Amino acid sequence: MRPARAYIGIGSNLDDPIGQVRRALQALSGILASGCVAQSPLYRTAPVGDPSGQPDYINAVAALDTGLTPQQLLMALQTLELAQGRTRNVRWGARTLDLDLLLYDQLTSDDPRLTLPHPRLHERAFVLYPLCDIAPHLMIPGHGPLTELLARCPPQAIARLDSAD
Ligand code: A4P
Ligand code: MG
Repeated sequence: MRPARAYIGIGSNLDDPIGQVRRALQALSGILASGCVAQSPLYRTAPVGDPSGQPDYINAVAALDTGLTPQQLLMALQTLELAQGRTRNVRWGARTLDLDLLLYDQLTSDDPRLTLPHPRLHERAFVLYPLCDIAPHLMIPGHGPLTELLARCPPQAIARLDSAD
């Protein structure tokens, strides 16, 4: 069967966020029945949403070809979050690693346990910029072309890191 193309949003703002994101990119390649086909550059981004006063985030996006179902892939992502010390105390609170399933082919789902596309992807510069780096022609189901979402995205502080950073 043809693999599905999934896009994973990666975020960290605790305990060496650059190292956390780099380790996550490596770990994604080890997910069962999956292969990493593209990785965006890393970005330093101002925290979006509550609670206020969090450190800046490091964000990136990866593309995976996978034979897993969306639910199996989400479980694999949550296992990697736990392996990198993720705890869930405060919603949207600072975290060592957040792995969001942004898209799984063109599938849509409004199940709160797995909403596709990710429900806030279309309004977040820290997702749209790295996604556009690796998939500029992507269509986001329910929202339209990625490039149009980027053009409409509210201004958010975001800076691409040099690979030497
Ligand atoms: N869930 C539903 N759909 C999905 C999906 N597509 N991918 C459920 C992943 N998870 C999904 O997630 C809560 C529940 O969402 C899960 O149990 C899963 O079944 P979580 O990762 O435990 O909690 P969270 O990350 O705190 O909540 P949430 O709502 O996913 O937050 P977001 O939207 O991920 O936002 N600012 C910057 N600059 N950079 C960031 O990376 N991240 C957040 C977190 C806020 N501000 C940020 C950043
Ligand atoms: Mg999350």
